[in-house]
Amino acid sequence: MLTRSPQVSRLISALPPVCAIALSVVAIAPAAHARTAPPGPAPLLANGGFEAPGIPANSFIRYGTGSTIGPWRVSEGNVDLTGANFWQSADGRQSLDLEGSESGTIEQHLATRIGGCYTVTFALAGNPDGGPAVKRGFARVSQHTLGHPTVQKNFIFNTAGKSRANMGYVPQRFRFRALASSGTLIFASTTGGGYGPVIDAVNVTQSNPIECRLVRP
Ligand SMILES: [Ca+2]
Repeated sequence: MLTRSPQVSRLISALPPVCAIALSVVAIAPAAHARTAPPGPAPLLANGGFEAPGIPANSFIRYGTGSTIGPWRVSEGNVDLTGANFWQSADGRQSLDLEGSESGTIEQHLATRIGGCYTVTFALAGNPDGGPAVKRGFARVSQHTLGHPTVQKNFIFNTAGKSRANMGYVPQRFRFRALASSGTLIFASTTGGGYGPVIDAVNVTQSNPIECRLVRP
């Protein structure tokens, strides 16, 4: 059991009541400030680099409809999560092929601030192990409000000349203005054939509202 030294005990008992009140105010102040502070740099999206769960090196694990990859859920078809050294990743050690044995779709819930402008970025490549050489798919934000307004970015990647050691990731970006307090970020392959678009380094950040001026919901 912890025991106070006689010196500490004497100090506490010597504190006048006004000191105790002042200490209480100091303790409350940071919490009150936190409630009114603008949104901090906390990430809006989790596991955007597909680093969890850890996949054995030089291999991949297939995730089917209804399964989860951390906060991502496979909502259609299946996808392959590749471990370290299976092929080049854009960040960390792992990345995601949006085709498993068939075209897959993954999604993650997004908390947004109504009226806020958001930028979605990700790295795009393609599975070089099989055709078609041209991989197709889309990223989409579907907002949770009347009519479910969506913003969609179709993407295309040509794997000609690419290899596992030289994936050729290309940065991708689109923006949306939040019309609801939440939405769903979706990535889907429309390629077919089991060798799909590969994505990594997905991120969502809040942007200056002026960036969304020309973006329709
Ligand atoms: Ca990664």
